[in-house]
Amino acid sequence: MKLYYSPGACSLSPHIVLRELGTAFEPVLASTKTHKLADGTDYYTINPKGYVPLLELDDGQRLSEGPAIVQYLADQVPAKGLIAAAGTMARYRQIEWLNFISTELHKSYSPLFNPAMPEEGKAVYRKRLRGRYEYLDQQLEGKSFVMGDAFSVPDAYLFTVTNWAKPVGVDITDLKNVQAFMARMAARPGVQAAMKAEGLLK
Ligand SMILES: N[C@@H](CCC(=O)N[C@@H](CS)C(=O)NCC(=O)O)C(=O)O
Repeated sequence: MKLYYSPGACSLSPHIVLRELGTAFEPVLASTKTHKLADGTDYYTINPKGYVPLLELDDGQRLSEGPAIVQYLADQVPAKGLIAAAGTMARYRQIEWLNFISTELHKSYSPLFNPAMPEEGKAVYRKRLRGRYEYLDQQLEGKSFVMGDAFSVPDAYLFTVTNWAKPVGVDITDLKNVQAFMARMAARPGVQAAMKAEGLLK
């Protein structure tokens, strides 16, 4: 398998999942700025959407969209317990979290990385994100991970996007449950391995 990624981008989420699962894969750098691979290949010829992450399976099929990719990966190694069985209420809860992280968090960060977005617009998204994180902080009360005691795929995604808060000026330093979650995640060997491989940690 190949994972097309860009350092610190949302592709870190499936990258963490791959490391946590111990699945063999080849990371392929795809710049989100130039949309080129290291060898000069136009990334649009691989993923017409132009964005990461993209998973290429051994049979050549390509799967895009982070929430779909992490579910696919975790379903391949059910013994690791990173995703609940299809059809169970726990699975729908994980999908509920993945969708919340994708639409309410991830895509509220995107305008904050966009140089064309005026400062007044950015302030709207910072405020929106702050509100979502206040909700999240309440949800994490008494829990180690979003589903409770056990790490599962939405946690990898949540950790990935929440790492962007400081660089884009979303102040969530006072949200103790969110901060404890981030510290808990940062201590995981799978997370550290993915971050080291992306050059985000020494
Ligand atoms: N809906 C996609 C969004 C992916 C996305 O926003 N990727 C960003 C990095 S976090 C990207 O590659 N941006 C560059 C571009 O859109 O050209 C998903 O959830 O996987």
